[in-house]
Amino acid sequence: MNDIEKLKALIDEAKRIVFFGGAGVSTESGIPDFRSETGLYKAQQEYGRSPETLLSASFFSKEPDTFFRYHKENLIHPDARPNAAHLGLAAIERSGKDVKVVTQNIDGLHQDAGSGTVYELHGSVHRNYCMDCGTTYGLDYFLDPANCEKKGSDTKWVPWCEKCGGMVRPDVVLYEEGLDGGVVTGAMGAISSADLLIVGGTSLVVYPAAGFLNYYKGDSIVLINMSETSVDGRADLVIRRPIGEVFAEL
Ligand code: CNA
Repeated sequence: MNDIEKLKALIDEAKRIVFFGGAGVSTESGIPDFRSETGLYKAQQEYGRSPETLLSASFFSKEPDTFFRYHKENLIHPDARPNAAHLGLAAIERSGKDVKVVTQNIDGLHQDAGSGTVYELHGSVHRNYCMDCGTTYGLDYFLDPANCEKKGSDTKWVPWCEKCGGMVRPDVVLYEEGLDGGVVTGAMGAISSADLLIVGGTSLVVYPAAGFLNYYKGDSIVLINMSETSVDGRADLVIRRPIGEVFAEL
């Protein structure tokens, strides 16, 4: 049996599947990850700081204009479409399998592909809210330069609330911030009751997200990642190929 046949057999046998993924799931949709050769870590010359600094809560409050510029220029890809990995997972679910997705991604592509249960550990760029009055805004409002003009402010990239003039921030979890309690509970419940865990497109170095895998009690782990991870040794099947290609073949 080749790797794809083995993966197919594990999926056929499983009753409750959890897919745990990260930025590598969306690279084939044209969204750069952090740690690959073409990832955002290598493209920091202009900003001169690491993504962890630029996306931290302390940097956000100290230099909001640079934070919003970085966020808008690097993390938002309105034209990106689900690739074969997102679509494949949704298709397995449509075939009648119980498939839940736990993702570190903030791009919304699993939902676009049709996955029904998606735990977004780090939030979503598609949701934005006023930090003063709580009014929620979509991506169009957030990106419209007209909403970044405010009398008396010299910032260029910060979107302001049309109701109260407060700052509109993305509903994403910044470094130094905690994860949403409801999402954490849901993700942990799904992982701890799964009988097949497929991990893909993640370096597994960002915590607490990577620690969620410790809640898995099932038998089989499949790892689909271009580079080595700390979980490779625990996996029954390790596939070191682009995840979109793998799901396309599946
Ligand atoms: P990461 O640390 O950048 O790791 C990505 C991993 O995916 C690496 O190990 C790569 O080798 C691997 N990889 C890249 N492309 C592929 C591919 N086509 N097939 C298989 N493997 C591939 O990203 P993590 O998700 O582990 O780190 C967590 C951060 C990145 C989270 O906080 C995310 O919010 C953040 N992030 C998200 C996005 C997004 O939403 N699409 C984009 C960039 C960063």
